[in-house]
Amino acid sequence: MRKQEMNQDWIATARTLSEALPYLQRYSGAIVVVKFGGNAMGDQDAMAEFARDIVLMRQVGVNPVVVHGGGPMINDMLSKLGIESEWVRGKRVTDKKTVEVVEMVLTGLVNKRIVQAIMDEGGRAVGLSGKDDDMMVCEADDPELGFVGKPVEMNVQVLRDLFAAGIIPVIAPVATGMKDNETFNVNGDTAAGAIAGALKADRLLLLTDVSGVKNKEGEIVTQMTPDDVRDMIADGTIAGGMIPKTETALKAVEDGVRAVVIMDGRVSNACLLELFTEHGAGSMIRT
Ligand code: X2W
Repeated sequence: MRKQEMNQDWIATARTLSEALPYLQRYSGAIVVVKFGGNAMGDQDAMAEFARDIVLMRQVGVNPVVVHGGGPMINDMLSKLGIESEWVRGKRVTDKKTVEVVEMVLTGLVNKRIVQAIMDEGGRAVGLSGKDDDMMVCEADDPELGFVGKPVEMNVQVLRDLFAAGIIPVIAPVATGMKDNETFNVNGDTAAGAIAGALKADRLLLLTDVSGVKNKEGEIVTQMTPDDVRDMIADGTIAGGMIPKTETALKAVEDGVRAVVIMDGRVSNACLLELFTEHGAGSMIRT
């Protein structure tokens, strides 16, 4: 039944929609790659809210691509199987047994959970990995890491075909090699950066569990150029897990992505806040 009485909440909702118009116009037809990290996934409600934001993006004419991680879910399965993992410079050392578990968990469990969440919100989603249609072909990143892949060849036509059909691609960061049916485990941020670069995306949103890149005073830096990022890595202001993320951002911007945003995916409606409000979120890296 229609509610006739005016209350401040409805007025505010209508105003919010009205104020979003210039942003909706700006992003109509844009390609936005969203990296959804395992640490940002949270519970079922958080997953549903993320999916709803993605479906809303698609509804207003954006072409979203979801590239997911799932590090914590891989850890759970490896520990159930009694397989131990070691990490070198933020990447999982991946032997033959481990890569099989990584592929099963990412392309099966995690990928389908996200696809299902998007369908539940009324969108259309198709789950893929980097192997499908040879989207992401890798070589070994570093002999010390085993089957960890570095993307060397990207074929993203399948994503453009899905955009044209109104379908949201959901991609697991598992890739094929150049020979012998190899399977590679690819860091989720690296995969998202390579896909965004190949698509020359308008935005790459790296959703994580920190609110952005911090300066020496511990404050979030809202806007940075690639040179600022290089300086902050060189002087040690950017350290630890933020190094691979910012390096991914640098490479993506070099490859032609218009802007990369590193932001907290646990904040309510994080993607909408960044794209459709004046406020923005996290740290933006662009030239
Ligand atoms: C990652 C792939 C998943 C991932 C791994 O094995 O955990 C490498 O480290 P998050 O949740 O985004 O961290 N691959 C090479 O990146 O997950």
